[in-house]
Amino acid sequence: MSINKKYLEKFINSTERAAIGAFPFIGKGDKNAADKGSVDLMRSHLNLIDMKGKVVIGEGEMDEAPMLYIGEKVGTNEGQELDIALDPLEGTNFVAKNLPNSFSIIAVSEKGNLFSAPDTYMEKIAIGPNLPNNLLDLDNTVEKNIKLLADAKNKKSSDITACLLKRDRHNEIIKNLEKLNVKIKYISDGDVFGAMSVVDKKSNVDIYLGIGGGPEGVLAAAALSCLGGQIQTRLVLNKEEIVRAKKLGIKDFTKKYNLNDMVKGDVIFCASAITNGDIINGIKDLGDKYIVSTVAMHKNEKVYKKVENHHQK
Ligand code: VTB
Repeated sequence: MSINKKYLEKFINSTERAAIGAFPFIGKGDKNAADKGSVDLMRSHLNLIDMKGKVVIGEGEMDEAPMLYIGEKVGTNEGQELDIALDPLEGTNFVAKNLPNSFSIIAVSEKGNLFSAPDTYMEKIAIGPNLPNNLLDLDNTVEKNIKLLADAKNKKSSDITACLLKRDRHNEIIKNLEKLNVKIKYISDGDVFGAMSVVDKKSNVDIYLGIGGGPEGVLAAAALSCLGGQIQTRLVLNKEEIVRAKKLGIKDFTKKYNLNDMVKGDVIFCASAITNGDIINGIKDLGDKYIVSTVAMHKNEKVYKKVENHHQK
């Protein structure tokens, strides 16, 4: 089975509207207001779509998020049964501080095909296409993974570029990467696009690694499943988070998730830029209308496109 192709344009519209919702808050220093702007518009536009949609990755669990919480039904309740992972504003800091690479993101599968990850930390390791299956493993040392990757790519370790979030929790990984003379590309936030950069030839990233958000890991996996990359993840849970994870049906708290454990079957993925991105432009305000750019993919339809749409104010 596949997701009906008519849905792609509708989800593009939802992420573009969500992006517009955050636009007035660019550079205003208020990340919560920006997030709310995106959430409100994404939700109202998702609810116009003829589908039986269910949010499996959202703004949080029901008791903590009033809108687009995990389990919320979206759509008109007519049409295909779809599971939806969303991040109406990925990179709230970027919008608040007027920095590049903030996006509104949606990933869609048929019912039951997306991992409903709790909003906790997650270890991640991602690489691009045309490499042996399951080449790397989170339980390998950094040194072993880099050597395996360098050999598979016919490169020296010193020619490998690794991307990771600049965080103190990564100091040990960074020490090991430096020992191997690996080139490091730091990002300050936004690890959906960090992980996706392994498939973007222009960014020259060979491997994404480190600990970021769990929901962001599933969104990245959805994009990589359309683009042919690999990702392995594992939740990082404290005691209280284990209770939350149980509520989402997770039984094995130390499980390593490969791409196919997180995302199965057909996928639609849309990301609309708010501030300028490395791969697409941010929103342009032309006075009476906005121009919004989106990266859109539909796996089974083999669609990968960058589109620019005009939205009247
Ligand atoms: C992570 C990352 C996100 O926020 O969740 C990060 O996955 C928060 O990490 O892409 P810290 O707690 O270390 O700040 C993002 O960068 C942006 O939402």
